[in-house]
Amino acid sequence: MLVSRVNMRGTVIKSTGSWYTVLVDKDTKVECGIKGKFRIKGIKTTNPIAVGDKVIFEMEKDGRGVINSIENRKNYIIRKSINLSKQSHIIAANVDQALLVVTLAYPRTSFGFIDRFLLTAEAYHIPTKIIFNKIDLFEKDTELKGIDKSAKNIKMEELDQIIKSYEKVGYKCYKVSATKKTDIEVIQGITKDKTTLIAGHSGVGKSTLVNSMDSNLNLKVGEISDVHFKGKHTTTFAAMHPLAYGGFIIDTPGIKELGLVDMEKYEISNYFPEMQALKSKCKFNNCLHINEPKCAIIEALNNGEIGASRYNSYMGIMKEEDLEDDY
Ligand SMILES: Nc1nc2c(ncn2[C@@H]2O[C@H](COP(=O)(O)OP(=O)(O)OP(=O)(O)O)[C@@H](O)[C@H]2O)c(=O)[nH]1
Ligand SMILES: [Mg+2]
Ligand SMILES: [Zn+2]
Repeated sequence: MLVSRVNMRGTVIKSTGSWYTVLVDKDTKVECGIKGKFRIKGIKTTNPIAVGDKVIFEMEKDGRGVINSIENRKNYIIRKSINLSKQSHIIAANVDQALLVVTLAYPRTSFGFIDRFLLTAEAYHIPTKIIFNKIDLFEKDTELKGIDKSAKNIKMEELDQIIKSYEKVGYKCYKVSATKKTDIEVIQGITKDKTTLIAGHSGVGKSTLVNSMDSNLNLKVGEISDVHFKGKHTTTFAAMHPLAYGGFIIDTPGIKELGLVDMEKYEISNYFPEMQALKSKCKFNNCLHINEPKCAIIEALNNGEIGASRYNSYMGIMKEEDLEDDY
């Protein structure tokens, strides 16, 4: 007997490595395996198919599916491991925007990390907004109340200065408290009818934030270690969740450190929008903005137009041995 096979289409909402959960429509999810090899030219990743991928699959008799092709991606974002393996992992594909969740304490997110994430998102053309979470830990004009000693002196005014500097460069910032539900409606507003990736260190409150945005979702939330004031990697796989008010949210495991995607030294400033805007004014068109004469970026740094912290992050990245020198 001839079994006629029907191709079905859906979106990968969860992947454990060997199995993929594919959302076909609001009420239909199919667990799928894969057939054959999926490789995108030029990139080697540990996961051939990522959350957000649109796939074509066939149903098997046992009710499971077999993915046989993947549609062209609108975009994707890769996380490169910093350990020796230097493995690349596609965090998600086909997203409209990323929200980088940041806490200045409990746990601390460094500017270096923020800027590396922004650089990566720029390189992959993913618009990013920054969410400063846990503002309930601040009191206006007083010290942070958290027990994380490293953050003892951070004040709300300081956070506002930080926000000002990122907004000047073009990154919209928001202050929220996921647990107290402060200004969550603003986050609902910017995520409605969009596919949004949520990223950040472990413990910053990504899953808590998602739960507060849509009370139907009940994602697992973890505690912060009392010793290191860091998260415990509670979310272990990226997963996409439909939002009751429209749109999708992709909650991801905490990123510890972010390796750079393959880039050459001279490219880095292209992904710092404030540098990109000025670099054509440098005397030398191969200027790396380190110590070259008549460098428009160093001039802008000296007159305060470019933030010292951002330039610091830039220099930190430029010193990395992985970057290609030749151009
Ligand atoms: N005070 C305070 N605590 C928060 C807030 N948001 C989250 N938390 C707490 O932070 C801890 C970690 O929250 P999670 O939502 O699990 O953090 P996560 O970013 O998803 O962490 P991973 O899944 O490990 O990457 C929990 O104890 C939350 O209750 C907030 O706005 N204020
Ligand atoms: Mg989580
Ligand atoms: Zn320059």
